[in-house]
Amino acid sequence: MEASQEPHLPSYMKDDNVSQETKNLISSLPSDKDFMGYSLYNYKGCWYYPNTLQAVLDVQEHFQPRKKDIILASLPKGGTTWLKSIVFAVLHREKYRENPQTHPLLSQNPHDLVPFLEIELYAGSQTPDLTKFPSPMIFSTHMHLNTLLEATTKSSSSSSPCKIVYVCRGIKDTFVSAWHYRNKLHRTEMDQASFELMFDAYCKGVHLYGPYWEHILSYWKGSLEDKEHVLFMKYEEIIEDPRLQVKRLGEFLNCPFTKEEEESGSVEEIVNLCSLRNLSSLEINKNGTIRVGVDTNVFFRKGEVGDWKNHLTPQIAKTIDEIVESRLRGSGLIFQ
Ligand code: PAP
Repeated sequence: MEASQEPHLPSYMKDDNVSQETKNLISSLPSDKDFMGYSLYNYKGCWYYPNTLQAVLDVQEHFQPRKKDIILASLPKGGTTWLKSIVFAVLHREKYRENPQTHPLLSQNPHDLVPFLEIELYAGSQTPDLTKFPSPMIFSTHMHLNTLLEATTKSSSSSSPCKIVYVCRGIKDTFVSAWHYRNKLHRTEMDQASFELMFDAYCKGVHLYGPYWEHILSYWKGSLEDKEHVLFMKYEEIIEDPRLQVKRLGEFLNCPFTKEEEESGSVEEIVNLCSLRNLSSLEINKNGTIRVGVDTNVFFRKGEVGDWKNHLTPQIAKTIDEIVESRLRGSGLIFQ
């Protein structure tokens, strides 16, 4: 089925919102198909569906963050929803301290509180009105760091005018999470042959925003070069010690937790508020739909480290581990 005719497909996976100029560009780019046969195009080393590429180009041309804005970055299924909720809760903790029952995370999905640049704001408009958002605003993206910096530094002399937080997750759990997400999006249980095709695509790096290793390396290198502006986080480290990572975020965002806050349990409150158990139990996240038209419940599943073991044989796991290891070799980043 053509992407434009698939009823449940989000707009960013389609090809019906592309200017003539972008069509011309696309015709000159390397192309491939995703595991379902939808066309992907490689622009500056990264794979996009046509509508996503159009929005990325528009972000690059028109987006101008304010210095205090914060950008959250990730690969799809890398921990985006969790990071959005934690950063929102850390940044706005003072506002809702007195009346925690009014906290926006209790009534809105994290994706509606922290809008995607290319999947939401620039998906329907080349020049969305961003002045309506209070500063500091938190935005999110799945773009590579290099692509993002082309947008954020175009009229600035500094290397990065605002803070960027990146979260990533081991490729096997990212892949398994993406597999379940695609099943939910298409409202069908896809067969083993599709599973294997999608796995092969991950091994080749041919998936939306892939290759995986190029994406994480761009942020890893960026975080080493500019510690003040780029923070590199791992989903597994947040699972292991969420308190520590919440405090780390507070430091990075220039709003460290005070001793009094720590003693009064402010860090634990954020950890609990943003936990998978809490967020997924809320009515909004059970039966809601986010502004871009995706059901809220598709963003919450198991949230476990190592769920890949229920889907991949040790032999298959070894194959993808070796690919990632060889691609990351020499970078100092160890990620499996
Ligand atoms: P996105 O990039 O499409 O927004 P993203 O949030 O990165 O998706 O990934 C969803 C994964 O994060 C799911 O993992 P799973 O499939 O392995 O279960 C989801 O369960 C997990 N997740 C979502 N919210 C949380 C949370 N609050 N805490 C821990 N994990 C979470």
